[in-house]
Amino acid sequence: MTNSLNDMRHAKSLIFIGSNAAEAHPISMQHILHAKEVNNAPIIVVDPRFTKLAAKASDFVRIRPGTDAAFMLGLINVIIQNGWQDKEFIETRVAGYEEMAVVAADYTPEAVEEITGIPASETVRIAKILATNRPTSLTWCMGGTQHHIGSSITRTFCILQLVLGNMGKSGGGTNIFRGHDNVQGATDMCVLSHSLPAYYGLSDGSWKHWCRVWDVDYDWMVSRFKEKKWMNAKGFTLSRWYEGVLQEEKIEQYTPLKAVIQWGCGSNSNSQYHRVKRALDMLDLYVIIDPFPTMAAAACESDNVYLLPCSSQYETSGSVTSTSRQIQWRHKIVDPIAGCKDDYEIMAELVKRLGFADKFYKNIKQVPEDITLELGRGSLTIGYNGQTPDRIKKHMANWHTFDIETLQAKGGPCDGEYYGMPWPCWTTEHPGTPILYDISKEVTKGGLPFRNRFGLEKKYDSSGRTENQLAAVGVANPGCEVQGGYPEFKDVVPGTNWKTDLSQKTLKEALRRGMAPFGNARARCVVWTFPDQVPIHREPLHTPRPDLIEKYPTYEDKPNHYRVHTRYKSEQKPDLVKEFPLVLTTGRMVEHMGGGAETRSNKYLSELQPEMYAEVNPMLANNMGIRDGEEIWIESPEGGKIRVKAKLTERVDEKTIFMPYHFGGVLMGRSLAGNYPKGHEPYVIGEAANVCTNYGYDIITQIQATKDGLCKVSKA
Ligand SMILES: Nc1nc2c(c(=O)[nH]1)N[C@H]1C(S)=C(S)[C@@H](COP(=O)(O)OP(=O)(O)OC[C@H]3O[C@@H](n4cnc5c(=O)[nH]c(N)nc54)[C@H](O)[C@@H]3O)O[C@H]1N2
Ligand SMILES: Nc1nc2c(c(=O)[nH]1)N[C@H]1C(S)=C(S)[C@@H](COP(=O)(O)OP(=O)(O)OC[C@H]3O[C@@H](n4cnc5c(=O)[nH]c(N)nc54)[C@H](O)[C@@H]3O)O[C@H]1N2
Ligand SMILES: [Mo]
Repeated sequence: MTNSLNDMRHAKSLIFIGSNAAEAHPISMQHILHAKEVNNAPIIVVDPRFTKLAAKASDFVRIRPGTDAAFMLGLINVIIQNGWQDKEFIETRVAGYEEMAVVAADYTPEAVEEITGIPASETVRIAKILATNRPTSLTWCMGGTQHHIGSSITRTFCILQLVLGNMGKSGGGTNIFRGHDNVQGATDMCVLSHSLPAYYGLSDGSWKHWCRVWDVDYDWMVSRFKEKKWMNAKGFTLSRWYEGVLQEEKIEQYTPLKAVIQWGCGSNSNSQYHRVKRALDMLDLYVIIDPFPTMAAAACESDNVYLLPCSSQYETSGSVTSTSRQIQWRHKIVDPIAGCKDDYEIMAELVKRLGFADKFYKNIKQVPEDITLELGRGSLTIGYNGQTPDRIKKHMANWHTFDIETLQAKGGPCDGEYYGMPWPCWTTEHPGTPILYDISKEVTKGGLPFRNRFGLEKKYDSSGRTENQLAAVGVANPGCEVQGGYPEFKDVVPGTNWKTDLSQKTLKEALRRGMAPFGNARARCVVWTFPDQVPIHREPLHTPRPDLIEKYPTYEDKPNHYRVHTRYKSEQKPDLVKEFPLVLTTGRMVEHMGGGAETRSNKYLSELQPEMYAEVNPMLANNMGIRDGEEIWIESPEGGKIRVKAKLTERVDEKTIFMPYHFGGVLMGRSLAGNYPKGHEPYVIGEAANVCTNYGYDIITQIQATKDGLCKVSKA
């Protein structure tokens, strides 16, 4: 989130795209409804379904799954055609605008209607609402990302906000509501296969930086790998690890995967789950570290699985980062019950047996305080260094002194600081940065320009034209020594830059001069390292509109995409829709969480939502002779087949099926209830939607395309 949940109270309009906050983020609704009631802010909801959030909206726009980029480019085009863009913001703080505008010009309201199903007049009407009610707060969630062009779709959201001049402003911004309570923290620590913590990437320089932070020998770290080249090679992703076991796709690794640990992962959250199940049975060793037996505990049927019951968040403490980049201290409420170990203890035992506890815990004597201190010392890129455990705890103890709208403390021991010191918080004196890219405040008081990251100049090869990547003259935070753009800080301590200077002299020098350590640049509409430099629409791999494939084709197949050959063009089969005529999309309900291991083990939540179902439009159901509550089969093109109840509702249109993905414990018509450890079966079980979600992965991130597949339905 560039802004915060609280700051959304200042929005003059709000647009939610692929977000059902009323169910997935109910606490946020107090701020959203505040903007609606107090500012009279229109709320626009763009979703294939009429959701509980849509019920609170002023404008609901029904969209065909997977076509959000087309709609956004259409809005951008209408805004430009009418001269509603923020010309000053674009001229001074945006790069690549001209190139982007040429692409957007193809997305006329009529073209958008053809692709998305949204009437042309609606695109014009929504563009006008956004243009006349600034700033707009834009929120996207999983409806915008879980597509093979998810990374392009999310870029169109950012570009819309740049064109409207809504970035770096209270009430504006791109506000992506995160998933689990500490998922922002997990992302910041880059618990991912292609990056070291704090977005340092995978390179020798990054490894050396972190080895310095951890105080371990770089050569020792190199020796841990089979060969040096694997150190900087992206690993498997969570969405496709099982391909490393099955070996049915071409794998770029010297050995198949033989052992897997899933540490706080539901497993039935993976698409192609019937294939995951086969991989589970082929593993030599599969370890589940979880307070509850997940679906995998029951799906694993080859006696290779170890369950390590661990404690829950209420039984440990430590720092967590919220969706608004705020760091909080989670205090322990009770000791672990029933002899469970907590995650820290399990990690310590594992590291001890692997034989490198001395190195792993070199800087860590007191758990968890020293962990927070160590990760802060290294995470200079995102300014995690100012939030010490002491400061975090002080904020928690004095939370009542902070203003609910601005997050700033008025008086008291935290006077002037922002609650949770939203990152970047550059030093132990810095108050935190409540709104990213806000140049109305001094950097030392929480202001920030756009980061300079991609050189000072972009050269356009064909025309010989160049474009300056730095912010224009006169555009800088108050008190800044340079009145305009400037590059990132380096060589204050020779041979280092602001990201690698552990003495933090570089950071402090920048702040002393009123400047941001990472420079003052423009935000880009063009990313020259991506397959689509300017984001465009591409039809879903499995599309209900094969007539659009020629004009909006997918990518070429991508070998070695996170070690797995990934099909795009060879998978976009125009005839598929004849046999699988319905669009399948999935998501959440308020009562259950993720794969549901926790919530289906909760008596009260299980009573509220006891059964797996699929939302079916009454028109479709009546034409097929399906009654409300009757059992149906849903089948995917890859041979996934599940038996669920039909929930007849106008929430979806007659071309779309929606399923929640929280159920598990039943596999393709077969109950696995007897496979759970005795006495630990969840209260309710059901088919996993992910047996039917289709093949398809984002070209950059490899996120699963679980929101735009095809399926067929029949009476059971
Ligand atoms: N109760 C509850 N809360 C949760 C969770 C939970 O499991 N249960 N999970 C947490 C996690 S991990 C996350 S990531 C968040 C996710 O939060 P959300 O992303 O808000 O939740 P979803 O229901 O997955 O998807 C949101 C909406 O996207 C719509 N959608 C589907 N396809 C498309 C499309 O192509 N375009 C558009 N515009 N919309 C589309 C769906 O109909 C759905 O209403 O929720 C978090 N909060
Ligand atoms: N079809 C479809 N599939 C999806 C999605 C979708 O929208 N549609 N959404 C995707 C998204 S956004 C996400 S985030 C994933 C979520 O997928 P998962 O992360 O697999 O889902 P959860 O069930 O939230 O898994 C969390 C597990 O952690 C355990 N746990 C809770 N507290 C602790 C703890 O303190 N320590 C440990 N060790 N374990 C703990 C819980 O019991 C649970 O089993 O699903 C993805 N899959
Ligand atoms: Mo998520």
